[in-house]
Amino acid sequence: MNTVLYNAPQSTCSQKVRICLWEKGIVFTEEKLDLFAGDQLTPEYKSLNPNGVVPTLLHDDRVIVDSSVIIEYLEELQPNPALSSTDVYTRAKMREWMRFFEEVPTPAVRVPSYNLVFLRHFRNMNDEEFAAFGESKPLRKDFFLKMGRTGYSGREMQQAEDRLTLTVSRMASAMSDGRTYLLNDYSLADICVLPTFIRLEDLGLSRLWEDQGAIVRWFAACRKRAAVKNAFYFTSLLSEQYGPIGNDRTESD
Ligand SMILES: N[C@@H](CCC(=O)N[C@@H](CS)C(=O)NCC(=O)O)C(=O)O
Repeated sequence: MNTVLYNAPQSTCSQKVRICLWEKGIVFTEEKLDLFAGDQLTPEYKSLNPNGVVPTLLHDDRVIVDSSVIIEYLEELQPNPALSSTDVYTRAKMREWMRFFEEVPTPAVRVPSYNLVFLRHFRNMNDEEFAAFGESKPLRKDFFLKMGRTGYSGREMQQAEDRLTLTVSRMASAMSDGRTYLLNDYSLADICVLPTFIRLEDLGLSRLWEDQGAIVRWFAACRKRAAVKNAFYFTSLLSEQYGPIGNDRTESD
């Protein structure tokens, strides 16, 4: 089958799917979208993904959206090598992790990502232009309007950090018995959250887990995998696209 991934190099949701495709050994081509040029908002792209976000998988004539749905689809389509247990209870535990990651760290990491890096795209916009930019996003309108052109406040940064710390401590306690991965074996649960940790490290926030041996071990084991290295080609990191990362907020709190 012909497999095309519409995605963006730096997008953590896209990275999840790229890791999974590489783990499965599925040959795919990439259509790279420039998210700040609005490639995800064109009528052509929205006819594939009405949410106006990446990733989207095109598998012959099948269109699948949402990164977690895509990785579960790939797992069911091609069960070997396995990225989930055959035991139904362990599969349920894997999905619990995935839902938690979608609800807690995935939105939380957007806050430092915007404040420290992406805000620069709005520097030359006036308030009206920024409002129109926010309005153009089918799923992210509220996120942009809440953030505003000058970024999240220190308090909101702290709240995001607290949610990330909660994630770290939950994961550390799950692996406190010495296991390497979240469940017995490497699975979609690890793949689901790994790009968030790589993003945090890139943003200079690895202090959030530096004193958590279980996370340090987990992170090193995941990073060593060939699929992860292949998925993170040059330009996948924000520092590779934007250079050194520092505080980019334009106004004080
Ligand atoms: N739940 C969706 C979320 C996808 C998502 O938010 N993608 C981001 C990049 S990681 C995006 O395309 N943003 C485009 C925008 O903000 O306009 C998924 O997991 O696929």
